Amino acid sequence: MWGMIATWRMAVEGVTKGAEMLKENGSAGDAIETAIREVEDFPYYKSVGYGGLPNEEMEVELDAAFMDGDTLDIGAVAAIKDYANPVSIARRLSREKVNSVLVGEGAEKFAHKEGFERKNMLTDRAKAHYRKRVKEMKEEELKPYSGHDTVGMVCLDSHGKVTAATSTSGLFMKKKGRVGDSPIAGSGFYADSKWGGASATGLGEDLMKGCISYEIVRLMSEGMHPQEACETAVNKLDKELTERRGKAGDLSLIAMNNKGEWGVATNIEGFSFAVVTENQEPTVYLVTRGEDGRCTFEVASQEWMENYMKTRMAPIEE
Ligand code: SD4
Repeated sequence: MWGMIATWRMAVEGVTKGAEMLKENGSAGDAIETAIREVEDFPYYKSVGYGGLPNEEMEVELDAAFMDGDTLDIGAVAAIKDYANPVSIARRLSREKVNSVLVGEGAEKFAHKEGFERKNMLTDRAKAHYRKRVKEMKEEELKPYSGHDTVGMVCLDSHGKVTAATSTSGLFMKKKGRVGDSPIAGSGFYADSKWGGASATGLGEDLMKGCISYEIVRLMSEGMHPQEACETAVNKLDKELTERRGKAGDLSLIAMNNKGEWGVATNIEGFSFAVVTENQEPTVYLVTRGEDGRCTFEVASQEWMENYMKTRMAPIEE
């Protein structure tokens, strides 16, 4: 069995590419890297890679990670600037015994030494979003930190290897140097080929409070189906945060076990995800969360898919 699951609609083209590799007995490492690079390279996705939204100082600082569930190797970069494919740098770092998580200048130095492609990741479109937000913040007292669509994936190959990976520009208007959950093992991602993997999107500061990706893998190791594991972990963290802090930030999780069974859970409206397995064509689903915290999902309609692209590519009214 092989398969892939990923956060948000934007991942489906990447997942489709990754599936082509898995079909040919490709490795979960190569497939997940290829899939995430596809999302990083697409300029209209404004929360990952090229075209990602900048921080408060109008710089695009990116976070990414990679984990190999056979060896438990982890590599990650945080707040890295001017490199085209942070996930590839993270994967390269995962092969280092030490110094495998690098931030800022150190990460850039490593990437340069290893010959990774340098690129100005700040597009004119992202600048326009920035200017618009600055204006809105003055006029309407808008909260700066909205807009977040991290790509997080879990991949299982036909050899039984599970990998997880993430890539994000983090929160729009974040402070320089701010790091979210996405490059933090156990929070933004976790993979163990003995059980499966999980990955997160949402408010990093809150996702980290529950080490939630690790928690989901742990629940799967106790025999839970990925769907039950996701719902259990998300609902528990949502409840704890609400009780202790008055409210919980956005928490959305995806998971796949080493049999290719998958699950998702969220505490928001409007979460979408993409999945493919040996038995299922690449499919985008929309998630609905019931009052009882149970999540149901339906296949996104053609109309929804077209509308999504239209809004992503629409001119920005400044
Ligand atoms: C972060 N979790 O940096 C990321 C943002 C995100 O969907 O997931 N957005 O906090």
